[in-house]
Amino acid sequence: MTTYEGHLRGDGLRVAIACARFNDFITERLLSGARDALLRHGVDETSVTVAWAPGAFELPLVAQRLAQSGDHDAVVCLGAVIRGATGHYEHVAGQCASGLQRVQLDTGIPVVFGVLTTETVEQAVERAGTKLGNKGAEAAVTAIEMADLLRQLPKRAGD
Ligand code: INI
Repeated sequence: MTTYEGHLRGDGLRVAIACARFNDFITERLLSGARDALLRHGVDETSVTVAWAPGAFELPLVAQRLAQSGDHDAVVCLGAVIRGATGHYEHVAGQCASGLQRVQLDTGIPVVFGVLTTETVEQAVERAGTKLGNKGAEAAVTAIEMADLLRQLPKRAGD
Protein backbone atom coordinates (compact mmCIF):
# COMPACT_ATOMS: atom_id res chain seq x y z
CA MET A 1 0.00 0.00 0.00
CA THR A 2 1.25 3.47 -0.83
CA THR A 3 0.05 6.34 1.32
CA TYR A 4 0.66 10.02 0.73
CA GLU A 5 0.14 12.64 3.40
CA GLY A 6 1.22 16.25 3.55
CA HIS A 7 3.16 17.31 6.63
CA LEU A 8 3.46 20.73 8.18
CA ARG A 9 6.99 21.35 6.94
CA GLY A 10 7.33 24.90 5.79
CA ASP A 11 11.08 24.98 5.25
CA GLY A 12 11.98 25.71 1.65
CA LEU A 13 8.40 26.62 0.69
CA ARG A 14 7.57 29.82 -1.21
CA VAL A 15 4.09 31.02 -0.39
CA ALA A 16 2.08 33.87 -1.88
CA ILE A 17 -0.81 35.50 -0.05
CA ALA A 18 -3.51 37.31 -2.04
CA CYS A 19 -5.48 39.51 0.35
CA ALA A 20 -8.63 41.52 -0.36
CA ARG A 21 -8.67 45.09 0.91
CA PHE A 22 -12.48 45.24 1.21
CA ASN A 23 -13.35 44.90 4.93
CA ASP A 24 -9.68 45.38 5.73
CA PHE A 25 -10.37 45.67 9.46
CA ILE A 26 -10.97 41.90 9.15
CA THR A 27 -8.61 40.91 6.34
CA GLU A 28 -5.59 42.55 7.99
CA ARG A 29 -6.17 40.22 10.96
CA LEU A 30 -6.44 37.24 8.63
CA LEU A 31 -3.20 38.31 6.98
CA SER A 32 -1.42 38.66 10.29
CA GLY A 33 -2.66 35.18 11.34
CA ALA A 34 -1.55 33.68 8.04
CA ARG A 35 1.90 35.28 8.16
CA ASP A 36 2.47 34.13 11.77
CA ALA A 37 1.38 30.57 10.98
CA LEU A 38 3.71 30.37 7.97
CA LEU A 39 6.71 31.57 9.97
CA ARG A 40 5.88 29.31 12.94
CA HIS A 41 5.90 26.32 10.58
CA GLY A 42 9.32 27.13 9.18
CA VAL A 43 8.56 29.22 6.09
CA ASP A 44 11.29 31.82 5.64
CA GLU A 45 9.99 35.39 5.83
CA THR A 46 11.76 36.28 2.59
CA SER A 47 9.81 33.48 0.85
CA VAL A 48 6.43 35.05 1.63
CA THR A 49 4.88 37.40 -0.94
CA VAL A 50 1.76 39.49 -0.29
CA ALA A 51 -0.46 40.93 -3.05
CA TRP A 52 -3.46 43.14 -2.23
CA ALA A 53 -6.63 42.92 -4.34
CA PRO A 54 -9.48 45.46 -4.13
CA GLY A 55 -12.08 42.86 -3.08
CA ALA A 56 -12.82 39.15 -2.94
CA PHE A 57 -14.21 39.22 -6.47
CA GLU A 58 -10.72 40.09 -7.79
CA LEU A 59 -8.91 37.36 -5.82
CA PRO A 60 -9.12 34.69 -8.57
CA LEU A 61 -7.30 36.84 -11.13
CA VAL A 62 -4.60 37.82 -8.64
CA ALA A 63 -4.26 34.18 -7.53
CA GLN A 64 -4.03 33.08 -11.16
CA ARG A 65 -1.13 35.43 -11.88
CA LEU A 66 0.69 34.38 -8.72
CA ALA A 67 0.12 30.67 -9.41
CA GLN A 68 1.21 30.95 -13.05
CA SER A 69 4.44 32.76 -12.16
CA GLY A 70 6.24 29.59 -11.12
CA ASP A 71 7.59 31.54 -8.14
CA HIS A 72 5.24 30.08 -5.49
CA ASP A 73 4.45 26.61 -4.16
CA ALA A 74 1.01 27.67 -2.87
CA VAL A 75 -1.27 30.69 -2.91
CA VAL A 76 -3.31 31.61 0.17
CA CYS A 77 -6.35 33.78 -0.57
CA LEU A 78 -7.83 35.93 2.17
CA GLY A 79 -11.00 37.98 2.16
CA ALA A 80 -14.17 38.78 4.08
CA VAL A 81 -17.55 38.73 2.37
CA ILE A 82 -20.22 39.84 4.83
CA ARG A 83 -23.85 39.44 3.83
CA GLY A 84 -25.05 42.30 6.01
CA ALA A 85 -22.84 44.63 4.02
CA THR A 86 -23.92 43.71 0.52
CA GLY A 87 -26.86 42.88 -1.66
CA HIS A 88 -24.62 40.99 -4.08
CA TYR A 89 -23.12 38.71 -1.44
CA GLU A 90 -23.93 35.53 -3.37
CA HIS A 91 -22.26 36.79 -6.54
CA VAL A 92 -19.10 38.00 -4.82
CA ALA A 93 -18.73 34.94 -2.57
CA GLY A 94 -19.73 32.40 -5.21
CA GLN A 95 -17.60 33.80 -8.01
CA CYS A 96 -14.64 34.09 -5.67
CA ALA A 97 -14.93 30.46 -4.53
CA SER A 98 -15.46 28.98 -7.97
CA GLY A 99 -12.79 31.19 -9.52
CA LEU A 100 -10.21 30.11 -6.94
CA GLN A 101 -11.06 26.43 -7.42
CA ARG A 102 -10.65 26.89 -11.17
CA VAL A 103 -7.24 28.50 -10.71
CA GLN A 104 -5.90 25.64 -8.62
CA LEU A 105 -7.18 23.02 -11.06
CA ASP A 106 -5.90 24.93 -14.10
CA THR A 107 -2.46 25.64 -12.67
CA GLY A 108 -1.83 22.61 -10.44
CA ILE A 109 -0.71 24.98 -7.67
CA PRO A 110 -2.61 24.75 -4.36
CA VAL A 111 -4.90 27.76 -3.97
CA VAL A 112 -6.38 27.96 -0.49
CA PHE A 113 -9.80 29.49 0.21
CA GLY A 114 -9.27 31.65 3.29
CA VAL A 115 -12.23 33.86 2.53
CA LEU A 116 -14.75 34.40 5.31
CA THR A 117 -18.37 34.30 4.16
CA THR A 118 -20.55 35.39 7.06
CA GLU A 119 -23.96 36.83 7.81
CA THR A 120 -22.68 39.51 10.16
CA VAL A 121 -19.61 41.55 11.06
CA GLU A 122 -19.60 39.87 14.48
CA GLN A 123 -19.27 36.42 12.89
CA ALA A 124 -16.36 37.68 10.82
CA VAL A 125 -14.63 39.13 13.91
CA GLU A 126 -15.04 35.79 15.70
CA ARG A 127 -13.17 34.04 12.87
CA ALA A 128 -10.42 36.64 12.53
CA GLY A 129 -8.46 36.02 15.70
CA THR A 130 -11.04 35.97 18.48
CA LYS A 131 -13.53 33.30 19.69
CA LEU A 132 -13.35 30.91 16.76
CA GLY A 133 -9.67 31.19 15.94
CA ASN A 134 -8.09 32.79 12.92
CA LYS A 135 -9.13 31.46 9.50
CA GLY A 136 -6.11 33.14 7.93
CA ALA A 137 -3.82 30.99 10.08
CA GLU A 138 -5.84 27.88 9.20
CA ALA A 139 -5.57 28.70 5.49
CA ALA A 140 -1.79 29.09 5.81
CA VAL A 141 -1.48 25.68 7.49
CA THR A 142 -3.59 24.14 4.72
CA ALA A 143 -1.27 25.70 2.13
CA ILE A 144 1.78 24.12 3.79
CA GLU A 145 0.09 20.71 3.97
CA MET A 146 -1.02 20.86 0.33
CA ALA A 147 2.37 22.07 -0.93
CA ASP A 148 4.08 19.22 0.94
CA LEU A 149 1.53 16.69 -0.35
CA LEU A 150 2.01 17.81 -3.95
CA ARG A 151 5.79 17.54 -3.51
CA GLN A 152 5.23 13.83 -2.83
CA LEU A 153 2.39 12.89 -5.20
CA PRO A 154 3.31 11.49 -8.63
CA LYS A 155 4.05 14.16 -11.23
CA ARG A 156 1.82 14.55 -14.26
CA ALA A 157 2.88 12.34 -17.15
CA GLY A 158 5.25 14.35 -19.36
CA ASP A 159 6.39 16.76 -16.60
N1 INI B 1 -15.80 42.53 -1.56
C1 INI B 1 -15.43 41.81 -0.46
O1 INI B 1 -14.28 41.34 -0.42
N2 INI B 1 -16.28 41.64 0.57
C2 INI B 1 -17.55 42.14 0.58
O2 INI B 1 -18.30 41.94 1.57
C3 INI B 1 -17.96 42.90 -0.55
N3 INI B 1 -19.26 43.53 -0.57
O3 INI B 1 -19.85 43.68 0.49
O4 INI B 1 -19.73 43.95 -1.64
C4 INI B 1 -17.04 43.07 -1.63
N4 INI B 1 -17.40 43.77 -2.72
C5 INI B 1 -16.45 44.24 -3.69
C6 INI B 1 -16.11 43.20 -4.76
O5 INI B 1 -15.29 42.18 -4.21
C7 INI B 1 -15.36 43.84 -5.92
O6 INI B 1 -14.15 44.39 -5.44
C8 INI B 1 -16.16 44.94 -6.63
O7 INI B 1 -17.45 44.45 -6.97
C9 INI B 1 -15.44 45.39 -7.91
O8 INI B 1 -15.30 44.30 -8.84
